[in-house]
Amino acid sequence: MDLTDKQSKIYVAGHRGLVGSAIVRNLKEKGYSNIVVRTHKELDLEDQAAVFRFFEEEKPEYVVLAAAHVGGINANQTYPADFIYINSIIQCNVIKAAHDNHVKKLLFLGSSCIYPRLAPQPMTEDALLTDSLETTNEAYAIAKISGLEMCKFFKRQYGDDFISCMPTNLYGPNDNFNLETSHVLPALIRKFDDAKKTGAAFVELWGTGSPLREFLYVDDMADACVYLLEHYSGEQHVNIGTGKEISIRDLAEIVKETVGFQGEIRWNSDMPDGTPRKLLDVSKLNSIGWKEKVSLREGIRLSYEWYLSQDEKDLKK
Ligand code: GFB
Repeated sequence: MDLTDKQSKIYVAGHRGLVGSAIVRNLKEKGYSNIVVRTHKELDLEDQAAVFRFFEEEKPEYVVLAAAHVGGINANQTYPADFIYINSIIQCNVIKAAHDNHVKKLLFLGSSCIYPRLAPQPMTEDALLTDSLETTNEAYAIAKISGLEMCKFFKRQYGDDFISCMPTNLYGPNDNFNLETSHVLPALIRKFDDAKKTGAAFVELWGTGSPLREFLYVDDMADACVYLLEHYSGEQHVNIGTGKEISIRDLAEIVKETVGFQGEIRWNSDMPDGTPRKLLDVSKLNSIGWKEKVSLREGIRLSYEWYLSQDEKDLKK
């Protein structure tokens, strides 16, 4: 059942993360006032009994499943067991609890890495499960594919209004800036900012700089998620992105300029490039009536401003 009543009780799982925090901001901006959250300490989503108890007690009407174990290319490659296990168990627990407690609508968040490594570009929703996955993030992708298929089959078998979306690479406030585990954009912000502050002559980046990626500012993606909760109930997942791509090399130049670093960029090709190209076809999302607002340059500027406003020790955990 589409989300319309501003008093509806909405549980946002993962409200402290990049995505969940943006979804809470967006819901509040749109006037939704009955938002339920739990910190990891208050509710361990890997603990099935605790999740079932929470749903029975709270009885949320709507659920956004933004809690996930996430990371950049290096974290995905180094800890595949954690990525497949934690993501699988969280989504199994939350989806089943939502079903048992008659949640009116649930939104599951996937990721564009679920599509085959060499899928035709831009990737439409139909590219799912048509070929082999990118090896650096295969474990994460398999967990996410199983989550969105689970939503599809709960809808098919029980008529649950459980929908899924596939966001492209996201960035913005509350991102992870740990250089070992982060995605590329927060890593670039931190690396250039550190280098500027220490007066370093160069910054070392990973891979060759040639891969192409698509980036969406997280507040735009949150706006799209709430829009889908309000307007979409189809069985198939929906891509969320801009439909525009940029090479990592060109991205690095924009971040370098935004931060104001004057030195050189060196590429460490011992580190992986990952998938060569990852561009979403967003015609389905556009036809439902949604389009992004924040340009890449503007989003990078906003993210850098946010980064500078934070306490250094919190950012470098
Ligand atoms: O964002 P990222 O870590 O992940 O890396 P993916 C994107 C590209 O940026 C790769 C390059 O080609 C990296 O080699 N890169 C250059 C860097 N310098 C850096 C750096 O300092 N740090 C990082 N992290 N990258 C992820 C998946 O793939 O995409 C996840 O692993 C998820 O599962 C996410 O799906 C959206 O875009 O390659």
